[in-house]
Amino acid sequence: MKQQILVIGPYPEWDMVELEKSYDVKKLYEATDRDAFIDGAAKQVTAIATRGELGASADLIDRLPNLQIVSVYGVGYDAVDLDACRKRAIRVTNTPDVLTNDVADLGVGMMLCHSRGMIGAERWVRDGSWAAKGLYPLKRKVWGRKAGVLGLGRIGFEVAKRLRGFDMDIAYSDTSEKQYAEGMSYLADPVALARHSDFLFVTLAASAATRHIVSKAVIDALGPDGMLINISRASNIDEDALLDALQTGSLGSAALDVFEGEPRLNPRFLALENVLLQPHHASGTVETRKAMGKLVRDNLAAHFAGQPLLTPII
Ligand code: 8YV
Repeated sequence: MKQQILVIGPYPEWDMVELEKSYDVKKLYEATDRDAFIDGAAKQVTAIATRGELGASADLIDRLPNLQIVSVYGVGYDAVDLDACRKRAIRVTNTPDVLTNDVADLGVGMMLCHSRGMIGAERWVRDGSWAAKGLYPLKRKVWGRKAGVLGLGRIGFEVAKRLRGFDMDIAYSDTSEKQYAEGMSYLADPVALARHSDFLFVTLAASAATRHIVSKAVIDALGPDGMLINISRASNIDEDALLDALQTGSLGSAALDVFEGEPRLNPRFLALENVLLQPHHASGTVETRKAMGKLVRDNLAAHFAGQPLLTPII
């Protein structure tokens, strides 16, 4: 008999087809009455397949008495209640490494796009401003300026590697100095890092300990000429302080792929011209999403075959 897995949010069709070959797939996202759906499927469900931003709450985990594993499509597992899983020895896996380069690419791409005003420049051409008004307003250069990387893990390291190509002066902050951080200065204090930086990349894994690590003090230190780029989780930033600073100009600009309460972001963002908004798609390429889907399935298959998990969290 096939194992029953609860899928929290949809995957691309190619992944759904593969999952349905091996499992009895229960699609929570199609349920009109979520509670009734969960209660109906609860006893048979042995696995959850979820996405980074959707996770699995303690309430959901507690309602599935035979749950054995939560397989996350994403590197971030902050939305999975690990304590609830630990209590019942439920395994948790994620999809690290396969998405690192795409996430770094988008972060650096956002820096370039926003600093050079490419979205507005495109509008300038399309709406006839170029012909009517002439030259597009001048923007700020990227190469040779100062960058800070907050969290020099896999993604932060790949961001820094790319920034070297722009001859930037790169510093980083982390819980400890990293041996592999060749040619970068270590500034333990995020405020000092922000003070150093024209562009500050937030690339650390989110947890209770990192909540609002980008505080008002960090934002103020980045200053009216600085740009904040977030490709991690919204919870790493004090979003109200960020919005205030963007509005008053005490922070120059921001480029964001993640938001509190996404996909319904704070409407204040929409009224701001100095922020570049992206729909949480840093890992969103066909190639990477295919690799992530395969890793989700490979972890599930390993678990049910009694084999070691490929990328376990717990
Ligand atoms: C999402 C992510 O999982 O890797 C992460 O932590 O948040 C993303 O890759 C992806 O957007 C799919 O929902």
